[in-house]
Amino acid sequence: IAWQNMKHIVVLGLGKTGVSVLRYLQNKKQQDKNLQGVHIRVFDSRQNPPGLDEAKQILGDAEFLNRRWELEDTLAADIVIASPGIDLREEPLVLARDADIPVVGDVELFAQETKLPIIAVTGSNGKSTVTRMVEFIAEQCGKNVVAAGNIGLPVLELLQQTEQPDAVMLELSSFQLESITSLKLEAAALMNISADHMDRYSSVDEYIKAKQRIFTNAKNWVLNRQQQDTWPHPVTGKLMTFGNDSHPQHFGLLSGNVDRVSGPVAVTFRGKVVLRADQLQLQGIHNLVNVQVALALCQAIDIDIEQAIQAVKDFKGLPHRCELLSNDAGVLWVNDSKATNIGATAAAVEGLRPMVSGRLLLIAGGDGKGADFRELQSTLEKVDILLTIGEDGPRIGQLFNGSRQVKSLRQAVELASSLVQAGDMVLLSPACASFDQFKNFEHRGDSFRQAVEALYVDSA
Ligand code: UMA
Ligand code: ADP
Repeated sequence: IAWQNMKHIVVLGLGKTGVSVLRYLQNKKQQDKNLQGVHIRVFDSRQNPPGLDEAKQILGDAEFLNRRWELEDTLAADIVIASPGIDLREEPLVLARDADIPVVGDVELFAQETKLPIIAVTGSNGKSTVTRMVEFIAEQCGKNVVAAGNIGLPVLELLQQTEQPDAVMLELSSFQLESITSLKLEAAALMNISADHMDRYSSVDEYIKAKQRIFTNAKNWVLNRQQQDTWPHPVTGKLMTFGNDSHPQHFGLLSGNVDRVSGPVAVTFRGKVVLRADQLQLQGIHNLVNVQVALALCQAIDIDIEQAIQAVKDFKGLPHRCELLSNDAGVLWVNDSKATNIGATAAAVEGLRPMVSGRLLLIAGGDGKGADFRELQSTLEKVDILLTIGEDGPRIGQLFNGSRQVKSLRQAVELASSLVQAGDMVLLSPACASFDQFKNFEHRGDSFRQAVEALYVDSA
C-alpha cells in the first residue's frame, strides 16, 4: 500500500475494528509527514455506532458520518478499509475494486506491518477454543503467545503493544480472510466447515473458498481428514492432518471404551496414544479434535510436543462452550450458547451424548441466519426431548415429533426442570445466533445460567 500518495482514506465501520484502524492511522500520520494532510472519512450505518467517542478522541480531525456509504464515497477514496461486519459484495465496494481502489480489512493492514511469527485457525467451529488452548499451552511452556483476531482483540492493536510477543495466534473469520493477500503464516488450520453465515455467501462453496484463503502463504497446513472436500487443491504446504481416526504419521483419535465415554477416547500422534480423554478437563469428543489442532499449531512455533501435551491437560475450556453449569439433583445442565450453527450443535449432542445415562433434553432455536435445518435431522435423532425458542425455533421443531416452542429461554428452563430427572442432561445448544432475543451469545448463556441457578435457589 502506497501510503505516501494517499489523500483520501475511507474507513467503513466503527466498532472494535474501526477503532483499532483509526489508532493505526493516527500512528501512521505521526510517523509519515506525507500523510499529515490526509482526509479520513469514517462511516458507520448504525444508529449509535459503538466506539464513536473513543474514535473521536483518537482522530479528532477525521470526518465522522453516521450513514451508509454510497458509490461516490468509495470512488473518491484512495483506499477503503472495511470492518469484517461489512459485506464486501455491496455495490459501492465491488465497483471501487473494479476501479482499482484497494478495499482491505484490518488483518491485511496488520500483515503488511508485522514481522512476528504467526499461526492461525479458521473454520466454522472450534476456533476460539483452539485459539485459547494454544495461548494456554504456550504460557505453560514459557512462551509469550498473544491471541488476537476474531477472538476479540483486533489484530492492529498488537502493533501498539510495547512488549513484542514470541508469536501471535490468530483466530480468523471467513470475513477477515476475504480481503487478505499478504498474511504469512508459520501454520494455518481449517477446523471444519458447517453451513454458517449463509446471509453473507451465495453458496457453501463460496464460504469454503473464503476460509481456504488462510493457506495462501502458510508453511504448514493443518487439515481435517474427515472433511477432505474442504481441502484446497493442490496442497502445497507441509501437511499435518487431524481427525477422529488414528493415523500412522499424523494426529488422530483412538476408539475404545473408557469410563462413561464410548467411541474415540484418546488423542494419538503418529499412531501412538499421547493423551486419554479422562486426562483432560474438557467435555465432549469434539474437544479431543480441538486438542489435536492446537498441538499441531504449537509444533509450528517450536513448542515441544511433550510439554504441550502435559500443559493442555489443565486447560479448562471457555464459558458458553459445552460448559457444565450444574449437576444439582443429578441433572446435568450444560451451557453451549456459543453453538450458533448446525455443526456446533451436532458436535455438542454427539460429543456429550455418551456422558448421559438418562435422557437428553435439547433447547435450540433463535436466529437461524438462513440455515437449512434439515441438516440437523440426524443430530435430533439422538435427542429425547426438544424445546425450541426464538424466531426460527419452529423451523427446528417441525423436524422433531412432540417438540414444544416456548416464549423465552427462562420458560424453557422452567419447563425443562419439570420434565427431567436424575441422570438426564439439559443442553442449551441453539444452532442459531442469539440476536432475535439477546444482545449476543454471552448474554444468552448468562441468562441460561441465571435461570438454572434460580431453579435450585427456589427449590432450596
Ligand atoms: N455494522 C453495521 N454498520 C456498519 C458497521 C457494522 O451495521 O457501518 C454491523 C455489522 O454488520 C455487524 C456489526 O455491526 O453485524 C459488527 O460489525 P463490526 O465489523 O463493526 O464488528 P467489530 O466490533 O469490529 O468486531 C469484529 C468482529 N465482528 C464481526 O466480524 C461481525 C468480531 O468478531 C471480532 O472479535 C472483532 O472484529 C475483532 O477482530 C465477532 C463475530 O461475531 C466475535 N464474528 C463472527 C463469528 O465469529 O461468527 C465472524
Ligand atoms: P468458534 O470460535 O469457531 O465459534 P468455539 O470454540 O467458540 O468456536 O465453539 C463454538 C461452538 O462450537 C461451541 O458450541 C462448541 O461447543 C462447538 N465446538 C467446539 N469445537 C468444535 C469442533 N471441533 N467441532 C464442532 N463443534 C465444535
